[in-house]
Amino acid sequence: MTQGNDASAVLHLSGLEALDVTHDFGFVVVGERTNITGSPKFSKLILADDFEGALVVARQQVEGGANILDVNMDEGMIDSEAAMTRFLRLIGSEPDISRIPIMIDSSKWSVIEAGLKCVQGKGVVNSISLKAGEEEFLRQARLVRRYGAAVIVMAFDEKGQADTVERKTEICARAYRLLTEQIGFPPNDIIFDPNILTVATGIEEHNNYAVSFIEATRWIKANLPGARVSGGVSNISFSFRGNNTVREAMHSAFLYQAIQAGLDMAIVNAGQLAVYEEIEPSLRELVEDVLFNRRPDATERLVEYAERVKSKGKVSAKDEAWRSAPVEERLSHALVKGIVEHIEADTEEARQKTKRPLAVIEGPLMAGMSVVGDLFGSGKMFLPQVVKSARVMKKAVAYLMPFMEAEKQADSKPQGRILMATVKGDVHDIGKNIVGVVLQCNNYEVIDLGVMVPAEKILETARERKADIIGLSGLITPSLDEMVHVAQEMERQQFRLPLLIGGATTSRAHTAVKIEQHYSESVVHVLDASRAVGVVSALLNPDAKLKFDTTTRADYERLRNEHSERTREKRMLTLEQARANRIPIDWSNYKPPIPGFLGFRAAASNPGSARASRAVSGASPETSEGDIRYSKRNLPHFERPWGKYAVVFSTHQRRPLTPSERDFVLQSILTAKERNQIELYAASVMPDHVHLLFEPQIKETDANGNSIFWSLTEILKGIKSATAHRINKAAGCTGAVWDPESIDRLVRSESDLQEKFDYLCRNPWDAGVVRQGEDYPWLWTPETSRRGAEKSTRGACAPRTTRDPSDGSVIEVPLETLVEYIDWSPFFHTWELRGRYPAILDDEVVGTQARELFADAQHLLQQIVSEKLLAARGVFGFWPVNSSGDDVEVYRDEKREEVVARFHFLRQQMQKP
Ligand code: B12
Repeated sequence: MTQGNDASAVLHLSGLEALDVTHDFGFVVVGERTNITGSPKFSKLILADDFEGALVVARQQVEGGANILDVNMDEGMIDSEAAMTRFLRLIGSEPDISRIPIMIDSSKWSVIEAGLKCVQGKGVVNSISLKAGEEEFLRQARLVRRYGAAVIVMAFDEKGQADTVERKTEICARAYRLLTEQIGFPPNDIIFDPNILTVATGIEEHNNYAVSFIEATRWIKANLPGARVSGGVSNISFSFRGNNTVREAMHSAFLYQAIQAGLDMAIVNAGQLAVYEEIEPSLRELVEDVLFNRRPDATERLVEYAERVKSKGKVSAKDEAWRSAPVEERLSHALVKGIVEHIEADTEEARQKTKRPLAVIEGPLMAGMSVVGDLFGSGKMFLPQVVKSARVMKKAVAYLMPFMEAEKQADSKPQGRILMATVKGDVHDIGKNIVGVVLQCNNYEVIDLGVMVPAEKILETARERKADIIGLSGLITPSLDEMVHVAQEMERQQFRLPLLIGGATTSRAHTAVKIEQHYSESVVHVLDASRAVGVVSALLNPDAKLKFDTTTRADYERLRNEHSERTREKRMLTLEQARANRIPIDWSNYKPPIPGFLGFRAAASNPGSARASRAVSGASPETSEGDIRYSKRNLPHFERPWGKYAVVFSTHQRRPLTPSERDFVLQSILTAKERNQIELYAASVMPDHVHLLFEPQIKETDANGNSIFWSLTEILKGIKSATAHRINKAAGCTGAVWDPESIDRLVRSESDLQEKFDYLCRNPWDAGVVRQGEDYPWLWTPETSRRGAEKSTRGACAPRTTRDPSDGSVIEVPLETLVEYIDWSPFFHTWELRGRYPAILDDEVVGTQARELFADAQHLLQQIVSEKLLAARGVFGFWPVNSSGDDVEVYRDEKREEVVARFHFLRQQMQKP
């Protein structure tokens, strides 16, 4: 039976116990020390026929945190089939070892088959490949299926081992197709090994090996659904044999990146892994330069470093600098590094500082464990290292126990009997033990059933020993379901005891939503050990219990309601139902309004401020820079490489220009237009000043194809100097004709352009330079087209642009306009106030708080608007579109022939009441 091609499905493996590798399981450590080819110690023992001694190595791997045990007996001097059979049988009789799955590792099929015949549970074959062709590959794969194992497929084919991304992915894809399509091999039982090959060998072709592995991993995870990726990590660092500092750093840095790319498991020497975060930064950089092929001299630089480290010996191991840090940091360091050496002394120092032993646990020790948890969760620390951390934590707690016991009131009789257990499937017990000790110290009798305790055992013991309360601990996600199961069983078996729920993955919300409703007696989530005593004492005191219960139940009820409100909306229709729900719209009688333009427009609030302008200028389709330069002499000047300007410049000391001088000036302006330096919208040469409305044009294109525009300075300088020269020459004098400065304004929007155009065109009449009804010969607009045109415009025309309207001009939308469009409901949700605006303001429960919050927000909003603290900006556009199934096609123009974009839409699957 095949499992289906489901990427979210689990890779089920097992020894005596099941190992369900879900996609959130984290990284799977395959213990490598029971490999005769890689571990000299193991090899020596097997060659000396000391199989008992070899078992110790296996046990160390399991205790060290291996999730799977790799066993390899490929040695020319021994009968590998026999050695594999014997060793696996021995393992089978050691429950503490055989509880984890076995990886049968050999390059000889006969050895693998020998192993498959005696391994119990569901192991992994390491490996098969296309080396001997498809027929042999499929034959072996079929046998793997018959023996009920998962399989590692090496990226190897008839041409040899894959070393590039292309070869690796091509072989893996081919193997995947053959396995899944030809023999129905479950994709979730396929693990690819795309070959971790040695880097830093001095051979240039090897430099990209790590990158190729990581890229191939990423590709496999994205393209071969369900398949996992594994690899033998120590290969990567063979070039640095004998230098553990460098090797550890390489393994850790490589794993960190490979895990991010999707590596699920690796065969590693777990004890040798450095914590990624703690690799000395300069070494990390050198190592990553090599691994990620970041520079041509990377290998040389790492070799040089390696030699230095070697000659100094492994100094880092002896580095005691951390000892001078404050005690809290030392405890955290010891937990992260798994150093037990000073833990008792440091714990004592912390105890003296805090006075209470429990405060040391809940304070610095828990803080340290959180660091461990975060590093572990983000793939920067590995399971074996966490095992070491756990040992350090346990030692610290053990040290504190007598002090906690000493706090116990002497001779008082037990106030109640609490049964504690970590639920089935979960091995975490540090927290549970601490709670147990704390309760004992407060005169409660604790029955501790240990870890991985099935529901039946918990309930049987609770009945037999007449427990007053049951306390469940759980730290992994599956434990949450197990806790639900225990609660259901308690209800079914008519228990009447309070149930406590604790452990890092549990929560008040989960307890309220998932557990409490299954059991009619009290179910209480307890956050930490210090709260356990208060909760237990309230539950065992009949007077206090009623009040405690009422409050807790009400609290949980509220959490449930909030949760159901959130999830109610999530009830979905099937896609087919949603499609059938499509509203049939009759378009035949509808004529959609035609927008005033096609293409983009940008909108921004307060574009007058340099800050906002800078932000919106990026909306220009013509330049990604679009930066505004600001300069100031006596007047402020804004300049940017594209855009439109309204400029006024005056004669020196307002000297009047004669009519012929005004002719020169207008001619000079029109020359700039003819030379294509500017797109001119309007110009007016007044008696002692000049108005211009124009847009600089492209001067040239740089080597990268970017357009370089005529600058404002260049344009004005050109007009002013040419006219000054002619005017001076005609008048036979020298000296300044123009004021050096001008008033220049950036045009911010279409409406701004129109406004400035109107002003300019009206100016000669408004200023009284020309009488109403007469023309002004030195006014130029595209309509008048040249001096002395038939009719003057007097602002009756619109500024004509010869360019596409999608020219980056910015429409002004002041912040005040936006305020009324704010959707306030998400604002309240962000503050965890549930309900919809405006009803939320009158809500019975959260109304008061919502009103206060809303008032604060209004206040802040007013400040934002009045002081222009924010700049809003947006881009919008219009194009012809048509629907096509669930998609919408966007066309270049009204011909609707060329599709420029396609939007894929999901049908509305939300169930409407
Ligand atoms: C140490 C540790 C281990 C040790 C456990 C050693 C031991 N003997 O306990 C080892 C290395 C064995 C281990 C194994 C695994 N671990 Co682990 N482990 C941790 C770690 C780093 C610290 C846990 C701890 O001891 N904390 C300190 C104690 C004091 O805190 P606590 O348990 O929360 O207890 C306090 C309260 O919760 C409360 N409390 C606890 N229980 C109870 C019960 C009651 C009744 C009450 C009232 C109160 C209460 O009081 C305590 C004191 O205040 C956590 C990360 C973390 N920050 O929690 C990961 C973590 C829990 N482990 C994790 C994982 C994934 C695993 C493995 C599956 C890894 C693997 N790939 O094999 C295995 C699990 C195997 C299994 N089947 O259980 C994940 C769980 C993720 C998830 N949601 O499922 C975590 C969160 C790490 C992570 N960030 O990914 N782990």
